Amino acid sequence: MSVSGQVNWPPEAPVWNFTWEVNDGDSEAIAFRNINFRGKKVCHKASLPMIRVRYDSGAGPYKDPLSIGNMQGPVKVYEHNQSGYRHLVVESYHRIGQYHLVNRWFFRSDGLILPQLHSAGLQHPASHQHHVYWRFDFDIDGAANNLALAHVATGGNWGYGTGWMPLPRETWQATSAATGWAVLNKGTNRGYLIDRGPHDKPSDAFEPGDMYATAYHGTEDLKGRLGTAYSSQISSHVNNENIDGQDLVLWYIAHLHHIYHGPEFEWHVCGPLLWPLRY
Ligand SMILES: [Cu+2]
Repeated sequence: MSVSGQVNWPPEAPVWNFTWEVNDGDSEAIAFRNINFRGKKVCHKASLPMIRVRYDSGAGPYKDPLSIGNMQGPVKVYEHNQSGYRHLVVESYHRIGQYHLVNRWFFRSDGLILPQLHSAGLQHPASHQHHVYWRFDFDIDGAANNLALAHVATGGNWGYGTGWMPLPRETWQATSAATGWAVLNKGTNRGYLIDRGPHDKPSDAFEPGDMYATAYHGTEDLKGRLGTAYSSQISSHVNNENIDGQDLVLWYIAHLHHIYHGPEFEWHVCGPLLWPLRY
């Protein structure tokens, strides 16, 4: 069984417009489609197609699929008010072994998007790292003429503000290479900034990437089928294609360290902050 819904929020004066779906047979949690903010296109699709977990000792690694098969209860869509802002929240709750996983997306009234994975429970009594992969198929003001940029600590000016370096070809970056990213439409200058989440730790040998930028190909949207416990395999989509002024996909990876202190039940959260630019 697949489930889906349509969002126009807030109802009295909508700023967010998109559809969501959880499809039988896929394992990308909720797939958001045709996300528009203030009537302007942001993403063709946004989803969470991969989680990989590495234990320091004793077990794994694992690839944990978020599917309709392990979803508990319905997708929840509700309003949440915090710090003077209204948010629309769309979330799914999953159980895999001993894990409790909440896939929660906040759409704030000012355009901020917070995709978060909350996890609790221990599969094995050992410290481990969750690597959480969000796939953003950006279409800023449409599929054409998009550009990815990295914010580099070394400075430099390429015409997009100090430190903002265009990424003209498919690439990936580790924590040491960039402090954040952006995707812009080169014609309108609208875009979205992608900031690391406050709890997202540096990349490591198990997943060296924090970000992959690839050209859009429909055949590369594998809806949770890409990667294994041992490799995300996103690098197989990185082969130096031109992405300057193209339709592109940006992956963001959070590295969540779960330190074992004993058999406690404790929630951990990770995920990036997506800020609107000139909407
Ligand atoms: Cu954990």
